[in-house]
Amino acid sequence: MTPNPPSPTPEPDCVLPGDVDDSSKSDIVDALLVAQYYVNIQPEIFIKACANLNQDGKIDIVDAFLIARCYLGLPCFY
Ligand SMILES: [Ca+2]
Repeated sequence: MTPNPPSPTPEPDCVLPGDVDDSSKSDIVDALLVAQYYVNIQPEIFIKACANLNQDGKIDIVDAFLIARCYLGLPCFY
């Protein structure tokens, strides 16, 4: 029997896709935070589970772009 590896702090589940700062809304701040994350600036609050809008397995500038599009009322992925 293999011992369980030490469990890291669990990532919080996503309540609202695009709401990476857990403010209960997805807005331009979330787009900025995703863009910061993409360039390795780790925001204080960042719910990764809410960040991958296009479900391609990575959090990148495309996701920031999609959050910004949704915020502006343009077609987006969620
Ligand atoms: Ca938010």
